Amino acid sequence: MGSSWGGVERQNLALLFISSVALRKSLTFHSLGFLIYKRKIMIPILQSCLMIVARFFKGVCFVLFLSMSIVTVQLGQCGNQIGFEVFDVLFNDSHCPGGLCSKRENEAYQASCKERFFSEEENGVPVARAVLVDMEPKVINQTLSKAARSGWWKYGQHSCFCQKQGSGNNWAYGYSVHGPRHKESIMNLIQKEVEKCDSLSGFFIIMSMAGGTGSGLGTFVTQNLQDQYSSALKMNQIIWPYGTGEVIVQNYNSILTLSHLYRSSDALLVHENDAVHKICAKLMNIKQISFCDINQVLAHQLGSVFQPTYSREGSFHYRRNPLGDLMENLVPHPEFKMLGVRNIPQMSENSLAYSTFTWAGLLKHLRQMLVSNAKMEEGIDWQVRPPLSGLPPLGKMSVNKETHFNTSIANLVILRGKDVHSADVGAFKDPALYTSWLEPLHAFNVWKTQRAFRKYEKSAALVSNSQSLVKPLDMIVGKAWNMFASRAYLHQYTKFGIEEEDFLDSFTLLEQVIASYCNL
Ligand SMILES: Nc1nc2c(ncn2[C@@H]2O[C@H](COP(=O)(O)OP(=O)(O)OP(=O)(O)O)[C@@H](O)[C@H]2O)c(=O)[nH]1
Ligand SMILES: [Mg+2]
Repeated sequence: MGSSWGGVERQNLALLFISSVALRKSLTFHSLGFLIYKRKIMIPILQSCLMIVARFFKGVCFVLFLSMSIVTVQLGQCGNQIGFEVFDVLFNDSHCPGGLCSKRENEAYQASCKERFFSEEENGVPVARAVLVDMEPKVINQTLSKAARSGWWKYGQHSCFCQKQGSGNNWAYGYSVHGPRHKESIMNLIQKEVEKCDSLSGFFIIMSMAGGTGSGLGTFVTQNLQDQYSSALKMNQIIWPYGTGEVIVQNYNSILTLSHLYRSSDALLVHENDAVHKICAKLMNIKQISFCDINQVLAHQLGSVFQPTYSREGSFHYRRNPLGDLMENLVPHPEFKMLGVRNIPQMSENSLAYSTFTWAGLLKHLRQMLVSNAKMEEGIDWQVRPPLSGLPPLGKMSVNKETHFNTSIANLVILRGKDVHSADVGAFKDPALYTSWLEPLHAFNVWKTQRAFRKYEKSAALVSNSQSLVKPLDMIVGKAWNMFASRAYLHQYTKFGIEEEDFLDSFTLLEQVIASYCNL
């Protein structure tokens, strides 16, 4: 920001100098007629003054409206692979030709995206505001070279930290061994990235819950960010493991991650691998689904949330504080910080070319996806209806159980594309959708921008803080408890300083979270 301000001031000074010269000249020619004086001297002076004022305000607007930045921390295999796809989507979307809006709007959108997620290097290639951390080099090397191959953006030369050996899917090893051992180096890298931001919105930390590095070290790093940058926001993107067929101790790793993050993070944005896998199979028509496919769907969803939107209807300024605005809208109470994302439409490029959508249709489906807790458009249960409003909380709870109605604490709908101003989101303001202790006025928000997202003429994202994660959380806690009750694999944790009491604390905290969400 310093240099931009400096630039504005320098230009202003030059203009002041020119106008003062013009003024002096005007005095020497005072014998000339009033007409000449007015037209030839006064007008340039007035113009110069106006320009100074305009530039001054432009400088102020620049400072007031330019987006704050997010530093992304990618941890472990999963965090790094997803991080790459997210930056790729953000960059490609903001450079997507057209975007169904004016050139000026497009440029402002691009500038806002850049300020949020990229810093500029001397040779003009944007550099992701990211720190890459893994305890083994393979994935980081692949991630760096993929970004370099894209040629459009890259990671910073000195933004990676890796070692030779991973954490072997052991949360305790990542948290208690790698964490303290490498704390200084990792926090230094993050600090350097923070120093490149004119204004910091916060941290976006991407990690899986099931491995050892992303989950254990990721938790350790988040706690340290909380200590060191207590006023900056922290949002963790966590990947929920497949229900079956993965790491044997994944439920232990998951409960340790979730319970610790519940104390140190401001919001947990959750994506379930099973759910995204289904989207790849059913909506994207992919036959052999790879992590790359899954990560692209995930990155699309994240991009549609994080790309700039106007600060309010009719405004031409983009939201300044991306994480702050999300938290303000979605996390009204620290007891409830689990967020999920839904998108519509989501389909392969081929199908997209032959499809047309109306806002009314998209929003009707999105609302039913929310209330029936469907992660995708296909297979929505249209039988699920909100309980009658006005029912006392207990009555509401029993109805919810019967109908599997998904009660929300807060919802944010983000709409992008053609005729967005005509989209009516009234159906999301129904009090029956929300817990009784929050008015829909506070529980629901909509952000709109007519700039289309990627190749989608219209697209809607819904970020919600709702009961939708109760069931998977309950399953993970239940499975971990069964293993814990028979003391299975505990020695792998106790030998690195994570004791039975730590597990018990985690169980207690998560049971409380489940109960709180159930009682909405
Ligand atoms: N969506 C998605 N999930 C992944 C990806 N890579 C791994 N996972 C999931 O992450 C979990 C395993 O964690 P990893 O990220 O591989 O582990 P790590 O953080 O590298 O930790 P260690 O290898 O133990 O040092 C499993 O649940 C995988 O399904 C990925 O690229 N995308
Ligand atoms: Mg690994």
